[in-house]
Amino acid sequence: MTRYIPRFRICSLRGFSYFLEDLNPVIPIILIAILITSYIVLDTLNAELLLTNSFQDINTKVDGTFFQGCVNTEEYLNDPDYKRQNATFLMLTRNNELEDVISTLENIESHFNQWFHYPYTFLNDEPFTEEFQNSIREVVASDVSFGIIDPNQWEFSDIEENKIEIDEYIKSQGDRSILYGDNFSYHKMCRFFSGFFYKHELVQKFEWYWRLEPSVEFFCDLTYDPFYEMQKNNKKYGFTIIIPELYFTIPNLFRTTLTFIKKNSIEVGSLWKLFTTDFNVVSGSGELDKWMNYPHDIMGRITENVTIEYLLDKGIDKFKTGLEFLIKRSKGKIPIVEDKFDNFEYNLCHFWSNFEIARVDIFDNEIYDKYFNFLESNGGFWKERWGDAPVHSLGLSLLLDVNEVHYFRDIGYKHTTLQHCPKNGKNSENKKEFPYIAMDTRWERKSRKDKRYDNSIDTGTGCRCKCPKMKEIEDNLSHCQNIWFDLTHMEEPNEKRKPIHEFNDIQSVVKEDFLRKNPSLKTNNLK
Ligand SMILES: Nc1nc2c(ncn2[C@@H]2O[C@H](COP(=O)(O)OP(=O)(O)OP(=O)(O)O)[C@@H](O)[C@H]2O)c(=O)[nH]1
Ligand SMILES: *[C@@H]1O[C@H](CO)[C@@H](O)[C@H](O)[C@H]1NC(C)=O
Ligand SMILES: *[C@@H]1O[C@H](CO)[C@@H](O)[C@H](O)[C@H]1NC(C)=O
Ligand SMILES: *[C@@H]1O[C@H](CO)[C@@H](O)[C@H](O)[C@H]1NC(C)=O
Ligand SMILES: *[C@@H]1O[C@H](CO)[C@@H](O)[C@H](O)[C@H]1NC(C)=O
Ligand SMILES: [Mg+2]
Repeated sequence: MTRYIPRFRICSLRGFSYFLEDLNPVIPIILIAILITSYIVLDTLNAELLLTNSFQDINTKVDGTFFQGCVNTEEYLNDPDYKRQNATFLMLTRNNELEDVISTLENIESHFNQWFHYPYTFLNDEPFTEEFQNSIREVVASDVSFGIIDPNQWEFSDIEENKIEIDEYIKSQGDRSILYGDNFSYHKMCRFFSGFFYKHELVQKFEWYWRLEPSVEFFCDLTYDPFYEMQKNNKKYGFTIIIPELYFTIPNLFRTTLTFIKKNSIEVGSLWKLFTTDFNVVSGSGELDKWMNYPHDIMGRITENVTIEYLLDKGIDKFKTGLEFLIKRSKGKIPIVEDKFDNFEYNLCHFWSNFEIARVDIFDNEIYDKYFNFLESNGGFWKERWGDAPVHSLGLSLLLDVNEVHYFRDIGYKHTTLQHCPKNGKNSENKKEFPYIAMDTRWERKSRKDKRYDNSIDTGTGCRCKCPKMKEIEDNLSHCQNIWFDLTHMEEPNEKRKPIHEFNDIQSVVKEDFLRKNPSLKTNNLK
């Protein structure tokens, strides 16, 4: 697979300098001067435009932002085709996080919900206090519900007999400095979000949810209804950030997932491709397959194979190179790729699940439920610290295809240390046709500073974004993001993966080449 846009690279300077040596000494100086000036000029003209992900138009027919820049929300809401969806915001939180919860609510109300009035659902393992509930009702205009979590879905109590073992395991994860490894409530939270949130009666009342956390920030206005657009475009899961997981929190998650797939003969969705590396690079290579994990292994290994086969056929006295290969092979070890199972490896990528806009039924169904129960029965929520994010991502990849997932590139979002913030679309500055209109006096933007937004660019997607100065995640830590870009730029992302080469094809090319170099072996061809 090639990258979706060829990257701009300064080519080998060494070859260039040899070329310069042969020239009149003045010419190279002039050339170098031109090079340096053009480099400086390019740089100041924002060479980033050419180089970075975040400046590019990445929309394809597989997935793309629903709107580039702002939408006239009043018209949007009055469109007779528009239909408000059966959806809620969802937040798990504790009474003592009230201040941070309010900060999230103010943020989402002013950037989105003042125009759409979607209800809020709050869950807690303890009852919410009166003070908490009243303070929330003061901030938001829409309906609010507060729910308690069934202790069976929070505590590890159904495995009471393992209590000592659980304590031991969790303590040991702390001793090994696994992030949040010895934090009991963190393990419970991850387990709850992995398998139980969608079963809560308050969540069951809805078809869609948007997950929020205390203290998150949104940087742009969302002037259309994401639930409606997802419904309309047949999208089932939406994300803003995709990053790799810390390996030591999930050493056995992928092995367990593969066991589940085999036991239940699951046909995975094409989303599986986003999260796995496929080591099946040559088809029909038999035993040799184990020696070839990457495309760059293929030629060397097949040459070795052909040479040794000739040696075995012709005898040692006639053919010294073959002997050398054979000795080399006999000293070599099958290259082990750690965590390669059945020719697949989990690439650790996952959607960062503290933000999700999704259908409830992508979790609330037989396959995902069974998957969660299988994970639970393997004890990974306490033996290891499986996060709900990798569990959601792998679980959904059993069910969903790439085109059923939406990247909300236009939603600027920050949670703790990571953020995504888009470039503004062309109509996002303070243009008259798309002014910011507060529906509630609380969210008015009065000062000049409040009314000033980032500059917009042609390929921008955001509406009235104000991005903090911090490296954009699309341009940093972007390995997982790039796989997403590659997949959404494929003609047929849902097609099954195929090995890139056929063993026999390569073998015959290698043989031909081999015989050209060793004409003495040409008589009676190898069978
Ligand atoms: N009621 C309740 N909510 C919790 C508990 N632990 C975590 N949560 C909530 O679960 C969500 C995720 O917890 P966080 O501690 O923020 O976990 P995180 O976002 O993965 O980690 P950070 O990077 O530290 O923010 C937040 O909305 C918390 O308020 C708990 O013990 N009880
Ligand atoms: C334990 O995890 C909770 C979230 O479940 C978090 O709020 C708390 O800060 C963590 N405690 C420590 C000591 O890391
Ligand atoms: C919303 O969806 C839930 C779950 O599918 C359903 O039970 C409920 O009746 C729906 N509510 C409305 C108003 O359509
Ligand atoms: C060469 O590859 C073929 C096909 O996998 C295999 O049958 C044969 O044993 C291999 N020979 C050697 C010497 O590896
Ligand atoms: C890129 O991401 C890494 C890892 O989060 C971070 O440490 C680093 O500061 C980031 N770089 C910039 C320029 O922000
Ligand atoms: Mg958090």
